Amino acid sequence: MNLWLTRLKEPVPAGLETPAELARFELSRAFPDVQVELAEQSAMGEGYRIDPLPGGSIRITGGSTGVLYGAYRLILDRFCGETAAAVESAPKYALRMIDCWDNPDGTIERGYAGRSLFFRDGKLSWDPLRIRELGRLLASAGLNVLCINNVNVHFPAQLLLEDDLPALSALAEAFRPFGVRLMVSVDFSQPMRSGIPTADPLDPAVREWWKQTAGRVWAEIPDLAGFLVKADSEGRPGPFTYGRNHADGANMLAEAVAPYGGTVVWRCFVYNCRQDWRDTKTDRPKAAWENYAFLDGEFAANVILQVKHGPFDFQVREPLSPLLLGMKKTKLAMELQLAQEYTGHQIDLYTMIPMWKELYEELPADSIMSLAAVSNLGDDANYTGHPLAAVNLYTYGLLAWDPGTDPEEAVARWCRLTYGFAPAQEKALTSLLLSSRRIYEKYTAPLGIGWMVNPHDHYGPNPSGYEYDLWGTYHKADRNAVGIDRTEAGTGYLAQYPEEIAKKYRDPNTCPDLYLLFYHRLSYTFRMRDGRTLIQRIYDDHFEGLEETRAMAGALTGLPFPEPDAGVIRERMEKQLYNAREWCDIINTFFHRLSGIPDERGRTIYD
Ligand code: GCW
Repeated sequence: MNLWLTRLKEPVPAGLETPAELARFELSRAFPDVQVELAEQSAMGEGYRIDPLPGGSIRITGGSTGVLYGAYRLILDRFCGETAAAVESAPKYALRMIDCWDNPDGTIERGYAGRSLFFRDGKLSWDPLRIRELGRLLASAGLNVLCINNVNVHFPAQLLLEDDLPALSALAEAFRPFGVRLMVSVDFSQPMRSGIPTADPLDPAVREWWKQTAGRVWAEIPDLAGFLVKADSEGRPGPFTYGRNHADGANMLAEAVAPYGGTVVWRCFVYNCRQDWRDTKTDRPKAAWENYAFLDGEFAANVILQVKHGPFDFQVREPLSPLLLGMKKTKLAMELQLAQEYTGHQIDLYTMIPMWKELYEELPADSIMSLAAVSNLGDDANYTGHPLAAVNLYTYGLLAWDPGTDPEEAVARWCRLTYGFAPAQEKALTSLLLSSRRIYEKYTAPLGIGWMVNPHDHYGPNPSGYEYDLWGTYHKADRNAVGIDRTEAGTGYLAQYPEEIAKKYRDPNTCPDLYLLFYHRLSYTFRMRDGRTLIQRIYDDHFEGLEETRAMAGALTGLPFPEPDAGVIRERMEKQLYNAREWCDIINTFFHRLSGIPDERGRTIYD
């Protein structure tokens, strides 16, 4: 299963040791008749230049991994029917990360594509062929860092830095020819496994333990990219236990890994996950800012703060996290989620690049220096469960290489490479994929409110499922109104933004519709700019979302997908149709029962 590389028929053989050797192999198989010369220039790093030469041969100039990226660019361009002009390219971000949430027992937290490709029965364990195939997929999408284990580091994942280090080193070696470096999620309290009574980041014994450990780890894996850390979040250990802040914690690890060129990627997903629903003072979206903004400028040079793109947690619609705008003296990575946790479990279609582009529109140039995305991969034959979910992995790679990537071109390129349909069919598939996010948004939670989902599993509707729970995710719908006022007059969340952004959202009469209920508490009779009442808009969106899903199902059935994709797509589309109907009817019924306001258009709402 070669996904978008279907036209590279031959598997990558074992024994290729460098990106240049791999590039030669790929080029010789893709174009047996074309002379391609590789010119390595180490100063070019991951960048490359492709020059057509007189007589029909081609030269690729690049750094040691640059020549490989250049080779894939040439191969994929030609497969797309594009030829010949000289091109030069280099990635915008040095770290283009995929974060796997794989556990040693082989399960994947929020995984929807089978089991782990790296772990089984408590140990690292992999199929070398599939690792080479995955390496090829990642490299051809320009991705270069793979964190293989869950940020929730459950035992025995700690052994990756202990007894399992030789196996980790062998896995790192397997990925090396693809220019992919491994990263490991670490347990902040791990020194305590060695009998140290504390994990206090300022304790000398703890600091020494991490230094020794880093020394051992990098001696085995000299190009390990670094450590990824989830601390003081959802029950994970962290510096708060010892009265220290997150700069103390991150800098301590940073000092340990610095001699080896390692990076500490420190997540900012920190909030009170034991909130009393009666407490109206705490507003969860404010948490990341409150925990980190005051530390701006305090982090070591090799620390990157990894910030989820929105202030909640990967909902279908959230504003850009204010932390990504307000920490100008700190290195930041934006964290996206390819795994479709809240976005349809790789059953429902949900192409993400339109959403990522919206985030980029609010993100000032150069405010982040890295992108990370939670993996949607697993050991299913097609790697992403739903064959069309692979578009998210591929287009994420394009965006991480070049944030200026055009969503439509990126999706069309993926379609062309994957299926090679006739132009009209390719156009149909491209536009269907591009519309899928908005359709999903319409039939699920209304106008930015989020969280009307089944608790824990996060698939399917449950409008009050999180309402009286501990997670800080409330909509407070009553018979008159819904939403939370997050302006300065309410919880004050909006004050975390620079004024030029805040002013776009402050007034419900000018706030963009799709963010309305994220920022405001409004009565059902509130008149929206298009003249509809809020409640009518909720009904309309839900009915439209369902109708559009039906239309999408019809359009998909008309496309000539090859087997086995065709069967999987059909079967998942059936499930999506069921899901869309459940969402539409349950959400509409929920609001109708509460408000007692009928649908102006008299459609069926179940009472
Ligand atoms: O919302 C939560 C997810 C958890 C995940 C967490 C995180 C890895 O439901 O499964 O844990 O986000 O991002 O740390």
